[in-house]
Amino acid sequence: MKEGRILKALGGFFFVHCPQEDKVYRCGIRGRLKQAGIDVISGDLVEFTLLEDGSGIVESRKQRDNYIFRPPIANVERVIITSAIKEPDLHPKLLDRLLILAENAGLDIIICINKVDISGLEEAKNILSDYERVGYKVIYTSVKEEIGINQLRDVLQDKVSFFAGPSGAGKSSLLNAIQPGLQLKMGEVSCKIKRGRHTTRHVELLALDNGGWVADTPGFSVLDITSIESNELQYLFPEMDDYLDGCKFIPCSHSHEPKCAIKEGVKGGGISESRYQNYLEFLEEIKKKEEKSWRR
Ligand SMILES: Nc1nc2c(ncn2[C@@H]2O[C@H](COP(=O)(O)OP(=O)(O)OP(=O)(O)O)[C@@H](O)[C@H]2O)c(=O)[nH]1
Ligand SMILES: [Mg+2]
Ligand SMILES: [Zn+2]
Repeated sequence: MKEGRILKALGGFFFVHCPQEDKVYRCGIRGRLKQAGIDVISGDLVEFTLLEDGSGIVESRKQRDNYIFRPPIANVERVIITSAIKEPDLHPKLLDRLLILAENAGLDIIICINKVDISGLEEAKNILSDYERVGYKVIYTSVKEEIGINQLRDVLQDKVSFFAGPSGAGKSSLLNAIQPGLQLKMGEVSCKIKRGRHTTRHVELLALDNGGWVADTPGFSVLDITSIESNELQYLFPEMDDYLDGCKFIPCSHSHEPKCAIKEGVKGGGISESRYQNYLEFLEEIKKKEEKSWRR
């Protein structure tokens, strides 16, 4: 039996990389896996056997370390949350959604702000200062002016990572700049609406020369966070950690309660007002969903 990692699923086949041979096998899958409800996606580690014609059959799937729902990918360590400041415009709410989903999945997080040739580097740094203060690592890049590409390549080394972020931010372009020859599909940002077209359509893990594995993923603009529990949300904002012990009421939702250390933190400037407002909005959204499911 051979072992390997699923790089992509396409047309009913799975492309499995075998590390010992550094070779990719096209595999089918045993019907009994499907019958048992075991699905196989990019990033999964599997065992497979070889057929006479040189193709393979996936026999079993190993336990997943983690599993990302959107994009569907398993066993990843690091996410590169990619946005631009302009073309497309930065949406802090979408950024915060991506951040809490990544925190919830226990991923290592890097924020990449691309297209600084359009926004200006200083402007970009100003806008992201709240996030740097929280402790997030932010890499500023421009594919056009070749800024920050080496830094980005370095954080992908020897890790399994994926790019996530809105369409048109430049995820595929960045990967092509990191390793020319990857030949990813790229789209034009439409001049009229300044929005990218959805050009990356499936999730595929790609091998980097520096030992990293990385997945380009399709962009998106809406993200559901209601799989998170309302009382867990506070732990997904790292800047709140130091304050949580100070609230008078336990539990405290940090919304309407008096003597709330989080609200004090916002007043004192230790917690950013806009991140706090997003916390409140997400909390409402999650609570609404929870109430609905209780009523059922
Ligand atoms: N000015 C400028 N344009 C860029 C930069 N990076 C990418 N672009 C352009 O932005 C457009 C969108 O880039 P893509 O790489 O396709 O964006 P994407 O994030 O992969 O988009 P989806 O696949 O739709 O999610 C392309 O026309 C790129 O040439 C940059 O740093 N500066
Ligand atoms: Mg793309
Ligand atoms: Zn509180």
